[in-house]
Amino acid sequence: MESIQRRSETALAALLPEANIAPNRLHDAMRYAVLGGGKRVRPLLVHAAGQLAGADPERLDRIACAVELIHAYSLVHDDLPCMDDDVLRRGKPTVHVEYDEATALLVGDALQALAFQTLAETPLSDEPAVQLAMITLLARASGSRGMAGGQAIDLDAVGKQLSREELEFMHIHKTGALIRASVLLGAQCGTPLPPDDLARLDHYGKLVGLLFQVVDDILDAQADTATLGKTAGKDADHNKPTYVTLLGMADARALAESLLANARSAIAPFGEQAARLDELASFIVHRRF
Ligand code: GRG
Repeated sequence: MESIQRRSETALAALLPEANIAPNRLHDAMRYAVLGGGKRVRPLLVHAAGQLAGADPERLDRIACAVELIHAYSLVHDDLPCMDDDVLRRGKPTVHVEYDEATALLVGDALQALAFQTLAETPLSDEPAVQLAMITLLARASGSRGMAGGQAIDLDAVGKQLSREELEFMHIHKTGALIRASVLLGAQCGTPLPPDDLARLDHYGKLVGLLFQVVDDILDAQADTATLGKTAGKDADHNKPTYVTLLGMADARALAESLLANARSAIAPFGEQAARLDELASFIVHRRF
């Protein structure tokens, strides 16, 4: 995992425009937003699924970068005062605090454009039609019927009581869509897989995407319990529903364990070939931040 994290960092650093190229401040802020932090979960998933499909690691680097650029853009915009209004991200001042709001907005816009440029300008598959399908997949996962749509539902949910189905729908889009896309993009970059195998990976991606958010809710609640003596976390301060506020801590943990078991079962037929995907599902559950 560490070696993939390192190579993703190197690939991102090489892809992002240098800060001494005009417009310098924007490029500096883009590098600040992307480099030197983050667990790189999505690149890890791209490489693990790609390895299973026998994909070229250098092609996987490009896909991993594209997905991570979309992720970084979403964090920059999510932190803006008009959204979650956060001042810290990855232990550093958020982009709008370190630079300014207009720059943060442009950083997100430019990172998103760079993601699609990255997918479009180098060969990722020997079949142009597959490459086009990959670009479409990332666009769908990022757009109004994916991550951006999930964010809209999230903003709309402030102060409301959501049912478990509504909460799941929101998170499958907001956080889950990009995680699921990471798995599928990695898989599509390799030797074409039979439809049943792709469906298994898609199911795994969907479960792991939801799992990621359930664990995020648990970690947020734990962090605030530890620091503030409260039972609900940051999102509760923002009056947003979470798995912990909806189910309670014990049931949220039980849900995480059951999603983990189901994700593992989905890829069990691949045997040893899916060892990395299996480890990543555990990593997502047992991570500390
Ligand atoms: C602004 C269009 C738009 C979308 C924002 C994903 C998202 C949608 C916002 C992020 C808000 C958030 C903190 C959600 C919780 C789950 C999550 C995505 C956490 C951060 O991802 P990690 O843990 O971050 O992978 P690192 O720093 O490790 O990259």
